[in-house]
Formats: sequence, C-alpha cells, structure tokens
Amino acid sequence: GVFAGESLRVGSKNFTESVILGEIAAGVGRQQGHSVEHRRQLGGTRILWRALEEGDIDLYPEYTGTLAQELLQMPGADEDDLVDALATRGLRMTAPLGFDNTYALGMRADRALELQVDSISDLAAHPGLRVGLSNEFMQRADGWPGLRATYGLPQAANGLDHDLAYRGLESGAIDVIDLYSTDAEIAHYGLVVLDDDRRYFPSYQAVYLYREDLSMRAPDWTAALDAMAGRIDAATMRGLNARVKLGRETEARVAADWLGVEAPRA
Ligand code: PBE
Repeated sequence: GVFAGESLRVGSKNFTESVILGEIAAGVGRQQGHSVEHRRQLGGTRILWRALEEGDIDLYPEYTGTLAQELLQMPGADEDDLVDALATRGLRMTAPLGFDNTYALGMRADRALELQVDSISDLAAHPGLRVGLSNEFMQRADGWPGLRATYGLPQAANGLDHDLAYRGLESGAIDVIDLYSTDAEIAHYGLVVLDDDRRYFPSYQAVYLYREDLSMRAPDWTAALDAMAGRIDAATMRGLNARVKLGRETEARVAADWLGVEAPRA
C-alpha cells in the first residue's frame, strides 16, 4: 500500500499528447484512491528521463523508438531488449498502449503537388525549400542530423516550437516541418506526409515508463496501467489530441472523459 500522505508523481513532456497521457495515468491512480500529482510539461525528453532516473517523478509516458534511439542508444532494439536495459536502471515500461506516434516530414498539399514531392528522397531535388523543425528534433539521435545524412538532403533547417510550426506552414513562411503522426493538425490542414522511403524512423509505440519501486508502492496502479495494453489506438489518440489542439478543451477534461468510458481495472 501507499505510505500515508505520500503523493505519487507523474510527469509529462511539453506537448499535448504527453500531457493527455499524463492526465490519464494520474486519473487511473486517483480512481484507485492514490494521491497523485501531475507535473505537466516538465520539458523535453531528456529532462523527463533524468527526472525519472533521479526519482523526482515516478512515471511518465514515453515511446519505444525514443527509448531505443535517443535514451538507451540501442538502435534496432525490440521490446524485450528495452525491458532488459531498463531493468538494469531500476526502471520498467508497460505494454504498448496501442498506437505509434512516429516522426514524419510534412508539407502543405498544394506545395507538395506543385513540386511533385511525395517522399523524403524527393526533397533532395529542391535545395531552396525552407525547413523548420521542432527544437528537440534538431538535436536527437533519431532526428535531423541523421535524417539529413541518410537522405543526402542539401537544406539547412531552423529550430522552432512544434505548435508554431503548423502556423508557419499554413502561412507559407515554411515549406517542410516535422510532424508527429498522431497530431490532429495533419488532417485538419490536409497536409501531405512524405514517405520515409529509406525507413529512417523506427516505430514509436506509446508506453508508460516507471520506477521499479512504484510496483511495490502502488501495485494496483502499475497493474492497471499495464492493463491499458492496446486500449488507445491511433484514431482514438488523434481524436483526443484534436479536442485539445483544435477544440480548445483541457487535457484534464479529455482524459476524464476517456477514463469515464475506458477506465482500466487492475
Ligand atoms: N515522438 C514524436 C517524440 C515527439 C513526437 C513521439 C517520437 C517523442 O516524444 O519522443
């Protein structure tokens, strides 16, 4: 059981989907009677990873490809490899929640049509294209430097806030941005997702990462999060993201609605 008065801590990254998934995890814990604090939008991937390792938080939503490429430096690792590598650090991950949120490159449909760009390879023929990429993507092991080298791209890229990127694309100030495949804006703006024809990006299955001791302190909670395996598919996640990003609802509201219908039982 939980020590009296002790608060369990969830963290999330600084983008909408991460906050929704953080709210869902916190909500599951609260439904079980735990006192759970959600530290929203703590920062980028490395900040969350360090906070978890140091015990500042107990749990946060992460993606398998991010673990393999960026955090554990084990390109090509499968789920079992990740579980083993996490165990040596006193960490665990749940089963995948049911969707892949991969990076991709995207363009406005009219611009892609005009230039006949369908794939990332096609970008090489258009050195003048303005590329704007989310700040974290500029630096990551699975980000721009490797992508540029893999495809021999001639463009230079500028870093920007991911939410502002869509506005820049829409206004015509930028030609190419990185997308997160479950972003609501892709369908909303009718964007073209360029084919990753060299298969640069891995699979990014959403999971919850947590400290091993949490499964002793709140075993019902970690069991319930594990029982969420396959419960959120890509269409569902896109719909939840859309309600926040396009519908201006709060992450807490959207998470509460999901829990009202789907609440996992340990
Ligand atoms: N992703 C794509 C990134 C951000 C969007 C889910 C792989 C990540 O948070 O690791």
